[in-house]
Amino acid sequence: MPRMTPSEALVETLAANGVTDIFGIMGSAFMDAMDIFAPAGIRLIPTVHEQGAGHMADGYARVSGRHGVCIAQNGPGITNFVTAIAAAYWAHSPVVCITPETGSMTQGLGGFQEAQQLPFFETITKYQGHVANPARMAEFTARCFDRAMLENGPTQLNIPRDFFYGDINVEIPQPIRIERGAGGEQSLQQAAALLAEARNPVIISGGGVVMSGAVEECKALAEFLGAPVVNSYLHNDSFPASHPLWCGPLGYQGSKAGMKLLSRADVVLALGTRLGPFGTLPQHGLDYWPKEAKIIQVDCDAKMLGLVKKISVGICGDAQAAAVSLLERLQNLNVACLENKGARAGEIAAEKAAWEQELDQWVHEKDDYSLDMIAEQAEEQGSYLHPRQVLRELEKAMPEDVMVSTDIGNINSVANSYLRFEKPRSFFAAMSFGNCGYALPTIIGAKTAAPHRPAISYAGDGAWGMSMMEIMTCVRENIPVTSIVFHNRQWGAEKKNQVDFYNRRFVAGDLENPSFADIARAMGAEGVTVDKLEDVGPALKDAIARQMEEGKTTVIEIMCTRELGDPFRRDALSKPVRHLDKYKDYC
Ligand SMILES: Cc1ncc(C[n+]2csc(CCOP(=O)(O)OP(=O)(O)O)c2C)c(N)n1
Ligand SMILES: [Mg+2]
Repeated sequence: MPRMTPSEALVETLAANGVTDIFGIMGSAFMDAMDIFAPAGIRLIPTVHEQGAGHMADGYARVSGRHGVCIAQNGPGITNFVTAIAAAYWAHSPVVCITPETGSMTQGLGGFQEAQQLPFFETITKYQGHVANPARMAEFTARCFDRAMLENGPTQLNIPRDFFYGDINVEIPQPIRIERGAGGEQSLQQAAALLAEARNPVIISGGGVVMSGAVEECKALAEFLGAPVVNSYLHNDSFPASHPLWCGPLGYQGSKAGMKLLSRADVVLALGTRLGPFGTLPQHGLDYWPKEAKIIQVDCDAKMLGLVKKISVGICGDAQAAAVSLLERLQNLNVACLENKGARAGEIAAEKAAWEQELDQWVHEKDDYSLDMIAEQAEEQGSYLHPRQVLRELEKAMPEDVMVSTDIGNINSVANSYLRFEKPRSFFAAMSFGNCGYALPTIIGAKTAAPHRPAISYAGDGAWGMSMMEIMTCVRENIPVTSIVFHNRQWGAEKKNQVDFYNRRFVAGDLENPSFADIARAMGAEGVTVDKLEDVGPALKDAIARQMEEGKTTVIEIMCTRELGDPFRRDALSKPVRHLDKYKDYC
C-alpha cells in the first residue's frame, strides 16, 4: 500500500470521486490539505460566508446530479454551515460537508474554536463520518461520498485537525455506486392493475423524477395513459411545461388547473415524491387532494411510502425504472382509460386555458390590504409595479435552458405560478427548510457546475439583505449570475400574517432600504433599478446577454408595490386570544 500523509489521503480520495470544486473559507485547520488542492485539480472557491458555501455546494449538486463539497474552519466556520446543510437535507442534495474539528488532544479542554461538531448535524445529514484515526482518512472520506449519493442527502466528514498529519499506508477506495431497481414485483403488478382500471388517472411528477433522470419515461407513461401530469411542490422542472399533458405545480401558489384535475382523479401515480405535507395544503380555496382516490407512491426511500398520505400501493424503487416497468406492464393489460382519452385531453386543455386566462387577468391582488397599499403608493414619489405583472414579464423574457433559484418570501412564492421549465435540473427553490437567503448562493453553485447555462436568482428585499454579499464571490471568482430583487420595502410574507391575523398591527415588518443597484455597483457588479413594466423584460434580457457574453453579474432591483398574495401558513396560525387586561386591545 502506498505511503502518504492523511492530507494526501483526503485529497486523493476527493480526486477519486471526481471533485474539482470545493466551496468554503480557508482556515488553519485544514491548511495542510488545502495546500495540495490545486495540484490535485481541485479549485477552492472562497465565499463571503460559510452559509453561502454550503448553499453553493447544494446548488452545484442539484444541477450536476453529482456531489457538492464544502469545507471551513473548525468551530465558527462549521456552525455557519448549519442552515445550509439543513436546507440541503430537505432538498435531497448529496452535499459532502467537510468539518475539520478541534485537535483530538485538546477537545473538551475549552481551547480555541472548540465545539462538539457532530451533534449540530446529527438530524440533518444522512451519514456522519468521524475520522477516528488518521489511518482511516481515506475510508471515511470515501464513505461520505458513497452515502451522500446512495441516500440523496448531505453527509458530514468530521476530522480532528491533528489527524491531517503523520504517515499512513493506505489504498484509495474507488467510489461505490449502487444501481436501484424498479421496485418489488408484487407492488409493481398491483400498481399496474390499479392504473389499468382507472378512468381518470393523474400523475404527480416529483423530485425523484428529476434526480433519477426519468422525465422521458414519465412522459411516455403519461402519453400512453393520456394522464395529466402535475409537478409536486417546487419541482416545476419535473415535466416539460410545453407538453400538452403538463398541468403545472401543486402546492402554495400553484396551478389551479393541476389542482382541479388532481381533485377528480380516481387513481394517482405519485412518481418520485415523498408527498411532503406542505406541498399538498389547500390552495386558492381548493382542498384538492383526492381523498377517495387510490394512491400509488414510488420513492427510492422506503420510509417515505405512506408516511404523509394514505396509499394503496407503495413501491420502493427508482422513479425511472419504475416508470419503465409500469408502462411495460400496462401495455399487456386492458387499460380502461384509453376509451376516454379524447374527452380527458379536452378537459385538460380547457382547464389549462382557463387558468392561463385567469393568470393573465390577475394583474394585482384584490384583498383590502393590497388595494389600500396600491392606492397609498400611487400617491408616493416613484412608481411601483404589481408583482404578478412583473413575474409574467420575467417569465416571457426567460432565456432557453435557464436555471432559476428562488428564495422564501411572498413574491417568490407567487412566482410558483409563473416559473415553467422545459428541462430537469433547472429550478432550485429553497425547499422544505424554507430559509430566507437561499437563492443567490445556490445559483452561484449551480452556475459553477453549469457555466454554459444562464443563471437567475429571485429574492425579496429582506432575503436579499441576508445573502447579497455573495455577489462579491461572483465578481471575485468570475461566476456571473443575474439576480432579481423584488424591492417592496417589507418582510412581506410575514407581514401578510399580521394583516390576516393581527389586525394590521405591524411589528418589525417594514424595511427602508438603500438602493440595491448602488450596492451591487459598489461590489463590482452591474446594478439596474426597474420601475416601469415595459423595462422588466428588456432588463432581464440585457443582463443575461452580459452574463453569457461578457461574464458580468447584474443585480436588477424591481420596485414593487406592497400588495401581498395569499399567506404561507393560514393552516398554522389562529386568531389571537388575550386573557390579560393590558393586552385586551390586541385581539
Ligand atoms: C432565515 C429565515 N428567517 C426568517 C424567516 C421567516 N420569513 C419567511 S418569509 C419572510 C419575509 C421575506 O421577505 P422578503 O424577502 O422581503 O420577501 P417578500 O415577502 O417581501 O416578498 C420571513 C422573515 C425565514 N423563512 N428564514
Ligand atoms: Mg420584501
